[in-house]
Amino acid sequence: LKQKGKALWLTGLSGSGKSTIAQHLERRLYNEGFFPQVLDGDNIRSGINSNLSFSDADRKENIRRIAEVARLYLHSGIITINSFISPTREIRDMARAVIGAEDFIEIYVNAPIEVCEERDVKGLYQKARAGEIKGFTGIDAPYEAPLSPAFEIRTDQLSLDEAVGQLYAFIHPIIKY
Ligand code: GGZ
Repeated sequence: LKQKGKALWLTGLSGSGKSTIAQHLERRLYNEGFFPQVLDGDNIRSGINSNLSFSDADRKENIRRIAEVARLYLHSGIITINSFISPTREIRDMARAVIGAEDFIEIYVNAPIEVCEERDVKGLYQKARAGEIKGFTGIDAPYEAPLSPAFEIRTDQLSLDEAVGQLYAFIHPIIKY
């Protein structure tokens, strides 16, 4: 393998673009000869974590298990692209501690909440505003932006191709053996 295992950790609000960037980055890495694996709600919250809610305690347990899975991949030399809100500094610090600080690459996928709410891809912000979803991140549950992420992507200012291109350029020297 010509790669170093790393855990890329994408944090950001619902609708900030984490999963889309993760999927496109995975494809790009694969096409460049790397061996990546996306971990996101589609393959984690629907499976191994299907018993977890969005309470504070369950979000913490969600991220703890994900970090343990990312650690297993890491020890097999695989690059994980972890795409989860992971809303608090405490939760992300826990993930960093499980994975190991040297292999945990924090990436802030940043779009203002107004932009995320305007996009409202799944209609969840509308439901949260209507009180049909309680404890929605950014509405009535906290989101703490990273203080010193390794990299930040403003998805309200960049096209998808630009965002993925910039992120790829940033991580390439970190993952290449
Ligand atoms: C935030 C929620 C909630 C609540 C359901 N708060 O945009 P999405 O739909 O596809 O991504 C969101 C996803 C967040 O799951 P995570 O595992 O990333 O969250 S955490 O890291 O905080 O554990 C959203 C949907 O689940 N969703 N209810 N109350 N997002």
